[in-house]
Amino acid sequence: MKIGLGLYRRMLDRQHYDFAAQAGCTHVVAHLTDYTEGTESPHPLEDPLWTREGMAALAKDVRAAGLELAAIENFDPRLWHDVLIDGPRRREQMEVLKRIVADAGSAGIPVIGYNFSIAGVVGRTRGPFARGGAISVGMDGTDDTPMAAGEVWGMIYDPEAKGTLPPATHEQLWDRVTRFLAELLPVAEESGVRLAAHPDDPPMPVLRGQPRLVYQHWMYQRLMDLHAGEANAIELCVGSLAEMTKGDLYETVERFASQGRVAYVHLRNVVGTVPYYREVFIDEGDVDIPRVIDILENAGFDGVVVPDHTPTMSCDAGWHAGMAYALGYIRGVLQGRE
Ligand SMILES: [Mn+2]
Repeated sequence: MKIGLGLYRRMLDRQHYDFAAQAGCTHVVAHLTDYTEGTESPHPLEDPLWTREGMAALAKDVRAAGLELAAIENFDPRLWHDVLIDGPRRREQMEVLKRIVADAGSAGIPVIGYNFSIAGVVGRTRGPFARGGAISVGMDGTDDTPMAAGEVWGMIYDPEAKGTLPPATHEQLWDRVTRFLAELLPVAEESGVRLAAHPDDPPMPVLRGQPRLVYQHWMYQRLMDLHAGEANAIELCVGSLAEMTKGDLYETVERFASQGRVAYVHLRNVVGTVPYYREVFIDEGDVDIPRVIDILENAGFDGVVVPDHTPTMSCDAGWHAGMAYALGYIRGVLQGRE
């Protein structure tokens, strides 16, 4: 397997590429959007980064630092909110997604990670949950706060919208993802791009009144069974799988790696399951990380592993220190196998 680093939009620069290379990475996974309140990036339809030229320039910049761009992670919520909620602009937004997938392919980007989620990554708390009181995230019970109309993924895309978003059912959500894949996978296949599904984070059946898609291990198989082609792939988040209440993590990793379905891996550790868990350092917690790496290697997985998130360490560069720690650990495990 290969080691990569996930970089948020604001980190897509030479300094962060050099940091990744110095920590032993050969690959980068890029987020083209910052969606956290207060750091929102420009609207993706007015943002050169989301064009073919922008993506090709990004891949070239990454290569200039001696790395490869392995994947783009997530569509900007403003690009596909009506695909997720089956709203009136669904058809038009699907056309934009097709254009982006085709552009990514011609820019030489082999994977786009996506998370088919209405509420997104919500309902988590922050605190000194990891070793030595390092700040990380966790969950302390569910979040039933209704979503506002005009909101997906914790991002307001329509400030004029009034009222709340009506709750959907699980069957409606599966119908939406089925149509999404049926329309987008042919373009992906033609463009040489794999669409890689992230499981729910946190993996709750319902959050903020909205259903979730892949919140138990077997639901990943249901998603893979929708289409046999290799473009229908998995962004295997080991941490999210470990937070689920049912299923054997090691069997699941083995199953999808040997099916050749894993496009890339998020590798992190955790204590507990939903709705009460804590994210911790890669070498503490419930997951036997060397065993996961063994399983992936033995199944012939040749893709990229990124640390996902890590606790923030107590120093002036807490994010960098956390990532360097996780990357050094992964590299050590891999070298120990040689
Ligand atoms: Mn993840």
